[in-house]
Amino acid sequence: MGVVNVTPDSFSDGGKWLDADTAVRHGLELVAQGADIVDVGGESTRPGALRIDAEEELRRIIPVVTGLVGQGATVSVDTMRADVAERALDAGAVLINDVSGGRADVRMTQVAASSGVPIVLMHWRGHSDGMQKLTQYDDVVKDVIEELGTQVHEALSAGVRPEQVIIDPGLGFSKTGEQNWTVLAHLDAFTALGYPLLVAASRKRFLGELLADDAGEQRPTDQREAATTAISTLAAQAGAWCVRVHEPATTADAVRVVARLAAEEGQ
Ligand code: PMM
Repeated sequence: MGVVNVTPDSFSDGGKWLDADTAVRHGLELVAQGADIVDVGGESTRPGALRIDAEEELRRIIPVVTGLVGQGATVSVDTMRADVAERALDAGAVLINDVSGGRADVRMTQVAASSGVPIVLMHWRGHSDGMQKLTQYDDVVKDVIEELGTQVHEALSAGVRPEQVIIDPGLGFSKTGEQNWTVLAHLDAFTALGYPLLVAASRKRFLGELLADDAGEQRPTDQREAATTAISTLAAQAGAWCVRVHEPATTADAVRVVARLAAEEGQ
């Protein structure tokens, strides 16, 4: 899954694809690099980000979804709003990526249920302006799995069918860098839940911290690609269904290597 953030403020590509034509061209470039899905989002969820209104979100993303679908791309919509998801589906998107996992807008799971499209339910504790204060866990893996289980249960109660559900541990969302690593070390506990797993580590802060220079300065976002590809490889090896990245070229190669080896091993 390649990312197109039509936002002025996303942490790694904010402001780069704000114009619809540029965003569509970028999305097609991600497909050419090997992305099977282009994830279009109009609202930044970086830690501390403030919300925009639905009208602005629609204004940013609908022309991009329409343009990409018109060019044959498979598009997912990265939104926490049911109205926005509905409009994006009308424009041809085929997957809902809700980082709040149905928590921010109670109608979201109903939209997924009635449309029948797959929906990514990400582990989520609260909006971006306060999420980094919500990092208390007894056991991060156990607690995230339990809370995500509740989110899945709520979606199923709203009529979403189990085959529609994709789960995501939500790296960086109400999680410290340490906690992200703990989650990544236990992806098998997530795949064991039996739902397709999406992992989205691309360029995130915990990679910048890992790769910091001697002065403790984080590695810049555009120089975290090799580390991102390493995570893509390990996530694929752990059985993830999808990895969501900003520069799919190396990740696409990496997952092909993992698939080829898995075929060889008869997995
Ligand atoms: N992270 C971001 C945005 N959307 N969607 C899913 N499913 N999982 C994530 O971890 C996730 C996401 C963070 O911002 P970015 O678009 O700049 O990577």
